[in-house]
Amino acid sequence: MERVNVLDFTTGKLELTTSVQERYLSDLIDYFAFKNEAEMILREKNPLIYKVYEMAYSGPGALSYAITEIEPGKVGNEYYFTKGHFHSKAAAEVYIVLSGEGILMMENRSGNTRTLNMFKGAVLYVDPEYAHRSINTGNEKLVFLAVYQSDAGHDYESIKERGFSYIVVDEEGPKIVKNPRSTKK
Ligand code: M6P
Ligand code: ZN
Repeated sequence: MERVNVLDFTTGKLELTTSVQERYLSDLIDYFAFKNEAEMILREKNPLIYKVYEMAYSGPGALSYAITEIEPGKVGNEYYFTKGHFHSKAAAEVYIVLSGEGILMMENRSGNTRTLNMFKGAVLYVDPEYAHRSINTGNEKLVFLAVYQSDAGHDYESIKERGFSYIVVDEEGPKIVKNPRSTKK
């Protein structure tokens, strides 16, 4: 018998991983809408924003999967999020939310935006042509499993350059508003 990978539903931990990535505020300075606020925080500390536990497979037709854990928190009034990326080739992705609350922000290259609520048990389909960012709007960690084509590729540059058109801020609760840093009209 081969060893089976096990997901702990309570902690979101995977027993077997091929990589674990940690993203700190300093890694995301070009992504948050309120850069001055981010720089102010960075003068005192460099908080962990999210962690990705990946199990990657390679070869023709391979799929990979990852658990992402986004910490609760804000920069200014913008909630913590993942960088967000387009896939380098047309490839869809499926998310299953294990715990927490958030919003999945998706935007295609023409600027069409779609949003989906993230909550325990939500099963979400990410369209191939849409950049996707997960945003933790709750007080707990937002934890989800993602399954994607191994050769999908992560294009972060477009997001870094122009930003998503919309961001999610805390205005007595989560609110989707225009991104003041978006370079798109
Ligand atoms: C999900 C998947 C991964 C991705 C991770 C973090 O687990 O979409 O491919 O790496 O979220 O998102 P990002 O790469 O945008 O930081
Ligand atoms: Zn992806």
